[in-house]
Order: sequence, then C-alpha cells, then structure tokens
Amino acid sequence: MERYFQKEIECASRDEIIAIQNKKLKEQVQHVWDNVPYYRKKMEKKGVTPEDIQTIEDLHKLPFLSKKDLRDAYPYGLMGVPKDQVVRIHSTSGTTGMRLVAFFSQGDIDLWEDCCARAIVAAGGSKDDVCQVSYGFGLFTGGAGLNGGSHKVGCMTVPISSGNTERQIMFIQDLQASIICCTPSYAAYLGESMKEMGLGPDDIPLKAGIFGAEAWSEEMRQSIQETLGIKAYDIYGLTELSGPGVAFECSAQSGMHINEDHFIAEIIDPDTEEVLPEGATGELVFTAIDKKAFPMLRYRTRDICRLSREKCSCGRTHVKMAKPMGRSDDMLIIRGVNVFPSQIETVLLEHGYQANYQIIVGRVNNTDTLDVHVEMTPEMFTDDMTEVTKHQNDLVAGLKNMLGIKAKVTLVAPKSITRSEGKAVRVIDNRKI
Ligand code: DLL
Repeated sequence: MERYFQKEIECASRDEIIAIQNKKLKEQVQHVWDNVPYYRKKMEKKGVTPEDIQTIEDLHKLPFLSKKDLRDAYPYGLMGVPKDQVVRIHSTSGTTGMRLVAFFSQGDIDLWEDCCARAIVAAGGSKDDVCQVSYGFGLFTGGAGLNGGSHKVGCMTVPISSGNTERQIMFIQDLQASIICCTPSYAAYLGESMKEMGLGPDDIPLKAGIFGAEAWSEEMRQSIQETLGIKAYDIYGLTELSGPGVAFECSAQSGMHINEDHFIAEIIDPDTEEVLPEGATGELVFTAIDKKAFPMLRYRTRDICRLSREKCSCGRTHVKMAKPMGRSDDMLIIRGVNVFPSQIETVLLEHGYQANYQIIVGRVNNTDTLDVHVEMTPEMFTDDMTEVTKHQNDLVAGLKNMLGIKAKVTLVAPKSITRSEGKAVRVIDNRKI
C-alpha cells in the first residue's frame, strides 16, 4: 500500500497543480522584480515586466539564469530577502568546478525538508524506520536535506555523514538501520566492504536506499540492490534549487516525480534555447516558485533528460524526469563524437565489472585520446597477461559498439582507484588548460 507524505498535493489533479503554479509564479516574478535588481535588469533588457507573466504559458518570456549569472552575481547579487531573514547557506563546487553559494530563509528550509520527507516516504519510510544519513554534512546539501526530511517523517535519524565505512556498517547492524541515504558510488563501496568483511545482504537489516547527487545507471541500481539486499531509489536535486528532493523516485522505480508545487520544469534545446515539446530529450530548466532567499527563475541545470506525464502506478500525479543521462557541459566530445560517462559505465557493468573506473581524456598530435581505467573485481584478478589482455579486448569491443569510437582500456588491480566518500571523480579531461 503506497503511503504519501502530502497526498493532497502529491496526487492533485493536473488542473489543481496548474492553478497552484500560476498563482505562485506570478507572486514569485513580482518578488524577484522587487528584490533582485540583477534579475530585474535581465528582464528589462528582454522587455518583460511582471504584468507579462500571468500564467505558466508565459514562462518562456522570462530570461534564463545560468551558472555564469551565479558567478557574476557572487556572492550576494541574487539574494532575494534582507540578510536578517537568511538563516543558512549551502555551497557546492558544482560538477564544473565553480563554487556557488545559495541562501535559505526558514521558510525555504521548511519547504526543502518537506520535499526530502516526500522522498523518504516514497521509498517506504515511516516513523518506524531508522534512517542512516550518510551523505556529507556541512556546506553540501545532501546531509542537511535528508536529515531534515527524516526528522519530518519521524524516523529515528542517524546523522552519521560520509566516511568511516566500518562504523557505518556497525551502526547499520547495531541500530538496525532500515534506510540509508548516500551517493550511489558510496553505496557500492559499502557493498564491497561488506563482502570483504564476509557479510552478505542477509546480515544487514536495510530495506531501502535513497541515492543521488551523481549520475548512476540502471545496471548499477541492480548491482547495489543485490549486494545490499535493498530497493534502491533515485533522488535528484541541486544546491541552486535547495538541494536533494527536487525530484524523487517512488515504488515504480521508473523516473523521479518532480515536486511541481515548488518547481516548474521545462526541457530546452541547449544550443538554441528553444523550449522542446513534452517527451523530448534536452536540458532541464527549473523555475523555483516558492524559494524566497535564493529565487531561481528559469535556471539552466545543464542536466540532460526527458520528462514524462504517463500515469504512475504509485498514484502520484507530478511529472516524472528520467535519470539524467549526463550534463550538457559534462558531455565529452571525443574525436567529434558525443560521449556520456554513463554510456561507458553501462558497458563496464554489462561485462561484470563494478562501477570503479576513471575516464582519462587527452590529446596527442591533435587527436583526442580516450583511456578507460577499470578495476578488476577480486574474482577476476590475475597476473596472467593473456587473460588480462583478453578481458581488455572484450571491453574495447563493447565500448566501440556502444560509443562508435575506440577507447584504450587498462585493467587495474581491485581497490587501486581512489574512492570518494561523496561524489565519485569519474572523468579527468587533460585537454582543458
Ligand atoms: O548533488 C544535491 C543532492 C544531494 C542531490 C543528495 C541528491 C542527493 P549539487 O552538489 O549542487 O547538489 O549538484 C547538483 O548533481 O545538477 C546533477 O548534475 C547531479 N545530480 C544530482 N542528483 C542526481 C541524480 C546535489 N539523482 C548536480 N542523478 C545536478 C544524476 C544527479 N545526477
């Protein structure tokens, strides 16, 4: 039986959602016009005033915000309330390396925690659960967001943060943790460490995991589910829009419901900036219609994905976003071919490897090089070079098939690629100066 945290909103009819969005959008545009001179100038430059925005149909008239705007307006230029109403900041280096700072009022934090609570309940959580929050705490939003959400659900919350894997496993066992929240790469690492300790899925009480903050494939979901004996749910978000909980998976495990009472999603062509029709793949753009201290209108996420309004078996009506398949700015262009790290990961997992790899891109004699370093699993580890070469050749063929270009594959010893307790570092692009 599906449970909901806020059923009247999460299962509202499309008309009800649109009515909420229309009302909040108008108010938010006026709020930004009155309080954020940086964005007001952008609107004036485009010849748009708040009167031009009456319904969500008018959204396309508003200018976009991008990471460049955040950089230009750093640190306070996009703050939407007086400083005495700001109670917290969070910050991220972002996938592209630039540090940004986002502001929260108490109301913003309440809404954000509601979103995370919805995600926990959608993963089967209730006040009877012990929820171990193993995302990093501090400037990163993962720990704080899910910790707040877990409190709202009434779970017994374990704010353990990331790292110290043996202690993580000890707490899971001793406190009987039933839900874990962390990055998918850290969940995979926990699974590996458990195996080394001689523990299998039946030795831990976990039933669900809420994993996000980085791209992960369906194959990785299967592998984590098997190793930990859980159901693995995806959660999406970004610091600019508050953090985790912008969208989350339900029991259907087939895409993430976007919290449409707080965020309006659009898909655009990243090159022409044109809004694309429903179902098309493109860059996700969000308008936050509630957040007041850091109000983002038409924020370009750079995440590439697709939206679907197909009826969901869970009963929730909010639009679903597919797993982001990469970022428009993370997409590697190698010898003219677009390559997403997630495609490489899919091939590795299909060949029985775990998601411990590093993609190294370089340029020799004006030609791009693509090197993929992959850890052998302990079972396949051998110093028989004929055997290793055979495995390498298999992967080269699999990658050629998937990407259409040739990659050099180097198999390395188990555990030789540095582990991250937060987001994994998958790509090293040495072409950038
Ligand atoms: O990663 C917030 C978060 C924390 C989400 C914990 C989920 C769980 P940032 O550090 O600002 O915020 O990074 C945001 O991470 O634009 C995506 O590119 C990527 N990302 C986040 N969630 C997912 C996901 C947090 N489920 C950036 N799948 C976003 C793929 C994700 N990519």
